[in-house]
Amino acid sequence: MSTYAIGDIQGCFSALQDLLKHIQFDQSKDTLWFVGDLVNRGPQSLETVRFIKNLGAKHRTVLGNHDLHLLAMAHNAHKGWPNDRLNEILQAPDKNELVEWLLQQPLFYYDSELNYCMAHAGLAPAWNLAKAEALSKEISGILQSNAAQDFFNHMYGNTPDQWHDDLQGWDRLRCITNYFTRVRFCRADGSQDLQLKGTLDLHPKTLMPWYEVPNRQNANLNIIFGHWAALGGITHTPRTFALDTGCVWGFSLTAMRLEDQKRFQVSCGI
Ligand SMILES: [Mn+2]
Repeated sequence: MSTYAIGDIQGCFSALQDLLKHIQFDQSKDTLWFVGDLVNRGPQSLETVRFIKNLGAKHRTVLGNHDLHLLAMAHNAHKGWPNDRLNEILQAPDKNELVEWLLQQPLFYYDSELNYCMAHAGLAPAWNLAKAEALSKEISGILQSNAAQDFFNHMYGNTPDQWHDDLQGWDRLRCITNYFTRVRFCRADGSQDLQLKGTLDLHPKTLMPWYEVPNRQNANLNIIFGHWAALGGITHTPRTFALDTGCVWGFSLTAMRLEDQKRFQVSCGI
């Protein structure tokens, strides 16, 4: 009986199947955690979502920015980017069921028995566990309500870049969503720089990964995240577990067994 957390799949369904063979996944005993970005850019987003949905109680999934983008397109709130590969899902006969299922998945998940939590990109440095749980519930409440359409209409954008407890309205919801699903670099005050990607050696000295911000209120948590392929799965910060190893870019797909933190990888060579 093991629990494996798996990095960003982005429609690379055959790599996922290779990885599950490699870890000898047994659906009757094991549980899979997915860090989000199940879809887009890779060739088989539809198969990937169907497969994970069918795992039922044997999976835990948090939404990533690409999953939210798919949901926005499904709500006619975005026309899509030129390099999107989401049409197969959007035209699938079971599209509505898949969209409904995705809307049920949270932005943050915490398992008190295993003592791990998971978000696609990260957490705002100011959030402790209770705050992160409450804010994730706040977004889920919107996604599962009549306000979902309006949420997606207002979701895109990089501001406000700093969390404050008194943020209101769409600014508040956008800021929460950006920290959970898009954050990489922050300034020392915890505000996000959402422009910058890439490796750590190229970043300006005023910026640091969100998990290196001083006095981070969630530094006591074991945090699993994806989204940042340039990290190559390495953080050098205790209790942070980066799992995006760039499968869709031809690198590898990673699983970490939570019980002993052993990592398993399959190559995604193109
Ligand atoms: Mn992402």
